[in-house]
Amino acid sequence: MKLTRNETARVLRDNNRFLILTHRRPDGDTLGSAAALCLGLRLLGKTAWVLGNPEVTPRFSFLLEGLTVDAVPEDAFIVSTDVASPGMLPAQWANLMGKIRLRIDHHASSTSFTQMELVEPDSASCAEIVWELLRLLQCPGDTPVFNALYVGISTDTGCFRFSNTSEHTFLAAAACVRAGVNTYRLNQELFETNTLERLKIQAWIVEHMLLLHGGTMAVCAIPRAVEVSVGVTEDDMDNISNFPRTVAGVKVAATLRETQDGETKLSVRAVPGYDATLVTVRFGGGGHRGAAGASINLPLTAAAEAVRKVMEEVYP
Ligand SMILES: [Mn+2]
Repeated sequence: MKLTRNETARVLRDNNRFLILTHRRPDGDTLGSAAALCLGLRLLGKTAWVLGNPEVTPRFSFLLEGLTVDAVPEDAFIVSTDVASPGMLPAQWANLMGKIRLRIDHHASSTSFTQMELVEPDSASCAEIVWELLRLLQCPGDTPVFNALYVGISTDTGCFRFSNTSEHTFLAAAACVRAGVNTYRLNQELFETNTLERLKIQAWIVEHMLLLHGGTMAVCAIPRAVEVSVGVTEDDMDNISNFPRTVAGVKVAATLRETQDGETKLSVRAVPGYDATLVTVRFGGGGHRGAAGASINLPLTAAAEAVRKVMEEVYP
């Protein structure tokens, strides 16, 4: 059942014990949204936890300090933040399917899988929706709440550079500044600092990406062996798929990586006027027009070839 913001706020007001779920390969938005919602609900006198996500990386682990539980508390009202489909939940949470009461999300290509949902595809980040809900709940908010919101807002907009960035995004960010968030420090940490390993993998990408269609499209397939030899962590690879898109002239960039279990992970980035989901839906994935993803059950080279074909077909 689709809810309005007001109805969602009422549902949150009417319940007292919450458990919040985040998506696999958790990013700043799913974690920032979950942390802000959890902290906000606690400020309102409610009991709230975030279910410990086994894939949280050191880069974002500070967000969940003191907020996580490892098992589902009894009678918890389960909410997910930034989760577009059942496939986006960590595999070990499959038993929670059907028990999720409310989904708060901003993915346009999302599938309904919870009892209630608030989905706002025009919102650049899920964190902006959480901000609005906390306002409707008249939650006072404090610096930790707004720190978490700022991480979600800034990471999903590439620090306010992506085309999804709206007036609303800046209003939410302004509220963060007003609440005492040190945006300079967070921006330095999140966007102005690279490990040497990340720079080395970028150098590898520059040398090995395939430019198609007169240089308007890029396909980059990164073998796991290369990641291992460079020594990158998942944090180093965060949003790496945006990098080939930064080459002048490239409108759509596809980045493929091998997972440990032999699957291939596809991430597509597109500039306005091009829809990244045109590629990912062909492989059972989804996402946003500017940023989308899918898992492909093929070895890396075959997957890259399949992606190249689809790109040449859907972007004539
Ligand atoms: Mn998001």
